[in-house]
Amino acid sequence: MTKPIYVTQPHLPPLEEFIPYLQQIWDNKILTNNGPFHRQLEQALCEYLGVEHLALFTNGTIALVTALQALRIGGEVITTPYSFVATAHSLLWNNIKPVFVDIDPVTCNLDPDRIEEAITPQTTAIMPVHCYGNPCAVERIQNIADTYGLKVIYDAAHAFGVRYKGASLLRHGDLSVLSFHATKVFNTFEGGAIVCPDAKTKQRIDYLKNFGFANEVTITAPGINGKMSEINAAFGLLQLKHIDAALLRRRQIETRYRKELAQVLGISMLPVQTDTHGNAAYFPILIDEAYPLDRDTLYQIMKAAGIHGRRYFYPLISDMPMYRGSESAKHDNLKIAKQVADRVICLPIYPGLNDEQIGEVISVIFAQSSMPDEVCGKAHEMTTGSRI
Ligand code: T4K
Repeated sequence: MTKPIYVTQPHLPPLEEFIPYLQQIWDNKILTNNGPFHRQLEQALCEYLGVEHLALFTNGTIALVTALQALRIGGEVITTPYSFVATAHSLLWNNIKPVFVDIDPVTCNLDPDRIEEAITPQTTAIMPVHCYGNPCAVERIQNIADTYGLKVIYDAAHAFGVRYKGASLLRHGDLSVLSFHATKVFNTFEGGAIVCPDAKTKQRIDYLKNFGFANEVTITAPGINGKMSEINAAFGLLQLKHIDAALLRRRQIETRYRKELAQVLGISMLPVQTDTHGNAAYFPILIDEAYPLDRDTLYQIMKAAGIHGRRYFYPLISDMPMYRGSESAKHDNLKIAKQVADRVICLPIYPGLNDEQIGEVISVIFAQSSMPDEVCGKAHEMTTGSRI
């Protein structure tokens, strides 16, 4: 092993391709506030993703906070404990009480069978997460929302480019929120967006992300500064030129992991979802009892070997100090989420990961397994081309 292998590494286009964009910014001196690159990127992303309207943001978290404001959500919101902290934090920033509901073990997303029992007179919305880019049960969730008069805001931070039943997954719900953070499939260094179905909502969101300004003298709401800068937007336009190749490479890596790790006793993977064209944003594995080591021991051994997988998402959000006091945060209510959080490791997956590095990741997992030596040796041959 030459250098550490991280769970992800941002995809960066050749530096020289970015210089002409910088030159334009230097020439026209528009740095932010809905500049030309900002407008172009909104348009280009709508076309690429197949959505009607999209408002760029400085990051995904501010986009989540603003999405809740845009729909005037208050009271209680049903959400998942199995996500990155920003999902629930966006609720607290709006003075909303998160109500945690358990996840489905097959998708790691909100279990639609558990949502209705969590609805109270105070519930105003559901905020599910398309975890790892796997689609939530979008039809069932919409059905529940329609029945109870609730809004649906998807945290789609992982779902860039995911297609479900032949169309963008981002077309579901009232709003979907993307993250363009450095660690995401599509990055603008920092960045994010709200996808919305109609021009009026997009306008309201645009006001909210610019302090509430509708024009020079009309301030419509106590908005925030959530604007994406021209540098980030320009970088996004360049990134879009390379995104298909990046997604292709991710899917190749996923295919190899799936094929080779299927042989390891005690390692399970989330099933490929039907009707979905995924983005291979993450590659989670679950460490079961049949594997000789528990999750944390394997995690540490991998780390010692220079392979920095991540326990996304451990600990559960509901176990964090600002959430654990609530009734819905109790482990009895979140049994599946707890089990998954205690067993998961996300393996390295990113376009720059080369075949040899993938082989190293697989070899470490094989080497610790209870597979007979000859099987481990064969696996190592498959992955690295040499014997242990
Ligand atoms: N909702 C969901 C479901 C999310 O997953 C996220 C973000 C959000 C909302 C909020 O969106 P943003 O406001 O972030 O746009 C990372 C990211 O910081 C976070 O964006 C992401 N989710 C979360 C899942 O992962 P950490 O604490 O694991 O990041 P960090 O810095 O440890 O990075 C992981 C690895 O990536 C590093 O070991 C090395 C590599 N890396 C990272 C950065 C930042 C690089 O190679 N270069 C880099 O610049 O949270």
